[in-house]
Amino acid sequence: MSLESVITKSDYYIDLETHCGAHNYHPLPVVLQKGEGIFVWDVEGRRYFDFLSAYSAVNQGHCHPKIISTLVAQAQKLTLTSRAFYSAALAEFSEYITRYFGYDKVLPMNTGAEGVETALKLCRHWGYRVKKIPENKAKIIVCEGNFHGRTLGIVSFSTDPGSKKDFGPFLSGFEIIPYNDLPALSRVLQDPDIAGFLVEPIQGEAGVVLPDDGYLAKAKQYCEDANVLFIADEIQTGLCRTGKPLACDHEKVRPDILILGKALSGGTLPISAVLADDSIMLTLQPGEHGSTYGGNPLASKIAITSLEVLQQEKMAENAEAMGGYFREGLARLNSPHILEIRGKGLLNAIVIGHHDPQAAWNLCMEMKKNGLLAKPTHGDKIRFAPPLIINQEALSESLQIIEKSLKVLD
Ligand code: IF1
Repeated sequence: MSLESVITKSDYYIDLETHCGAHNYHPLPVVLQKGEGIFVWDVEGRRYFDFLSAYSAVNQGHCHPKIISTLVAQAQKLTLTSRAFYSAALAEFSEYITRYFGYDKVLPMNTGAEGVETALKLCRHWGYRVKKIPENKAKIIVCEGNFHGRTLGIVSFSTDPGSKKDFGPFLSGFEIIPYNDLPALSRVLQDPDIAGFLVEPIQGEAGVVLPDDGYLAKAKQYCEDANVLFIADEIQTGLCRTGKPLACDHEKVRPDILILGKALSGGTLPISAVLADDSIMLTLQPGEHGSTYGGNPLASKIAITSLEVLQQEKMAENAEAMGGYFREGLARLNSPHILEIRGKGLLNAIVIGHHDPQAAWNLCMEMKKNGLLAKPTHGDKIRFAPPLIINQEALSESLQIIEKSLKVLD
């Protein structure tokens, strides 16, 4: 009797990962083995619309052919030199990305969390060496409901108990204010020891929470008036996800420090980047910060192609247009179970209203059965974030799957 006839391939892999892997996630019970464009396939060969895009790391679509061919070509030439030496690829990437976003300099890292940690260290350096804040007194403002990564430094200022319980003691030097609250920001900016304000233009993990129109622009102005750095975490909202190259572009805000990650590699490997002008970036001296893989030749080449295809294939424009179509389509479902529809571009979420606390999960399980993958966030919200290459026909089919699946909550 073959193994398959006893348990399915999916069960086999789920059991394997459960037995041998840490239980730091609770994945949807689907085992993927192939991805192409807006689709992924499981080990049984079933196809799904991917409406998570690996949390916005696959904006360009799974295994984008141009990104993959850059990866393969560079992988056969030179993958890693360390920063002990220069590399032609890093020089090219540095020039390309600083011109692309209009900054003097870039500091390349790997994961988003490393990018955030780098920005925090850079901000503190600027606080002491330029703003002349007394040593060890620098403070950085963050928002309630923030998500900036999982390092001890970053969870130190999380307001999500699940992210920080039993991880103490924590890093000090952070002031937490409510998100989208300008009076609160104005008050805390009175403190002369404030060096920076770290903010997500849209709070992703909190369930795609949008601030009021004008919030980012006013916050930036308040920071300028107080000689405080405006630090935008665009790891999830950047790279065309919200219908503009950066979410800050919707309000014509130019962050003092810009943090990118995720789709900077098109979902191939971890690449993050911190961009700033010389007055900030040159406060870092040689030997004060670094990373083994940061700015490696393979990542550098991949990042150039990942940025190129965003522009060449007009993914921001498509995200803008398709996002509007998707939200209108959700509204037209007139579902009693959808309390709210919110988002910008192709970063969207619905809030589920239902007596069953498992409703969002059950809906995701039903959508999986019907060929669409999405994941609940914070219990009653479901994020919908397909690759930015999705077209109207695919969205229309996806909306039909969502409509059909909602019946499970009746
Ligand atoms: C998980 C979601 C969570 C981020 C922003 C920095 C990072 C992230 C705005 C850190 C990472 C990922 C991490 C992943 C799930 C996902 C996520 F918001 F996207 F849904 F957790 F909140 N800034 N977000 O969104 O980047 O170090 O992961 O490369 O940790 O479960 P990273």
